[in-house]
Amino acid sequence: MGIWNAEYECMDREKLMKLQGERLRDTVRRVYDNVSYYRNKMEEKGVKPGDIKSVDELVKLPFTYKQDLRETYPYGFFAVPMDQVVRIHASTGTTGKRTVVGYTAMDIDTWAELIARCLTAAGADKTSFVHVAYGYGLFTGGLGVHYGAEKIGATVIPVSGGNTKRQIEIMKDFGSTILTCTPSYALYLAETMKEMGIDPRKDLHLKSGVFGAEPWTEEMRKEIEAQMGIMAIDIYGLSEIIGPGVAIECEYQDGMHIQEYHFIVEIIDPETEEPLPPGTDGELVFTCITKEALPLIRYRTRDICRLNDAKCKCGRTQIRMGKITGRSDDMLIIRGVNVYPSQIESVLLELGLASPYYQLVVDRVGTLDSLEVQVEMTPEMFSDQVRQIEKTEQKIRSSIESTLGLSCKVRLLEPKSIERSEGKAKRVIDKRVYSEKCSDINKK
Ligand code: DLL
Repeated sequence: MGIWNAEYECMDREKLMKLQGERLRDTVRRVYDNVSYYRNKMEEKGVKPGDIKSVDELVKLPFTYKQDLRETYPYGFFAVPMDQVVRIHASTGTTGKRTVVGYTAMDIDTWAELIARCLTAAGADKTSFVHVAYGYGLFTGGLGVHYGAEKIGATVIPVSGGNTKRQIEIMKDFGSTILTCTPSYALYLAETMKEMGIDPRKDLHLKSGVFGAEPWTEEMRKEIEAQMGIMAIDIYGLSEIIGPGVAIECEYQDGMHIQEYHFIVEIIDPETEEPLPPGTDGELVFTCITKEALPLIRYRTRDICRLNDAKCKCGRTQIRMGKITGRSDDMLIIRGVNVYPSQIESVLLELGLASPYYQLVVDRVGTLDSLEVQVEMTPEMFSDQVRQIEKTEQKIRSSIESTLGLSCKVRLLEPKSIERSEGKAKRVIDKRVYSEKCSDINKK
């Protein structure tokens, strides 16, 4: 696989740190002058822009929380006048008011450059047909990937999400070589291909997939790769920072390289907010150092993962982030046990006893939390005897109990009874009052 911009992606780390420091200095001056939130917070902390001379001084700066963006809805964090803003996107707002993000013409260029690097890492070049099944619109997925693919000179197929059979016909007829969508949608596409009698290895030209926007496990990667005969590459990003393209895996599929020339990364303990060293699980925090319209400082992503600063075989020098294992705010606490939905997914897929479609229903019976794991049967299992089905439920239950130390109910459902997603899958139905630990974290 190639490297789009070796000058930056493989930059000597000492030089990179120096450049990051310079960029940080400029950014801090700009936000102090133009964003009242930062000016006020810095004054409260007694920090002046001149105090920030290098990356080491980053810790003196205030954090930014999603709540702050909501409170200044819609444009309160913009650091340029609106006549310089050429594009708006917004997050879906599933957990509250939308967060609105803006881009100058230069930001759009930067973003396209970052995506060009990501797609190249996944094997794209100007001969590729990039099938964009991320949604176009306020969501950053579709348009974000689109501009980067065009920058490479690839042929973009802007299908957007939905209409699954049509997606597959287009892949077949137009010769899509790189599929971009959420990993859960990739699985759904694979399932639908099977039903349509399409063998992706023979009938399609797909070589790789660039999947992100939601957490997925190694087991899910294996499943997608096996079903589609492609290499599945993980891409990470969030609207507040730029959209997709903050980090990308290389062909070694061992962590996502963070675009450090544009974003300074930290890992912190979500409760104490203290920085943590590479190799330790914690919450990702990003500072944008090249953005014009929305240069967020120390943005708390709520995403939990660990960093890996070891050298990568691909030649890129940028630090890698591991797979997102959960969020500091979607972590479920069930009878005192911290549970990430991805942990249960791993157990299910490792067992290989049922299909990869599942849903967690959390409820409270009296004072006790209950967890029901609903998993779809495969069509083969559906014809099994009741006793056989019960045995499978028992096996899944004991595996979850031994792995997570959590008792639960397991219910196998008819094939196709869990709603398919064309975007992010809804994995958790939490019927309880919001748990105290999570709401405490959210208040910060
Ligand atoms: O999901 C941007 C994106 C689009 C990324 C397409 C990758 C591909 P938001 O809607 O703002 O932006 O959601 C951001 O999604 O904080 C993570 O919790 C989650 N997320 C994004 N990428 C990954 C990933 C887009 N590769 C939120 N693995 C983030 C796990 C991811 N979670």
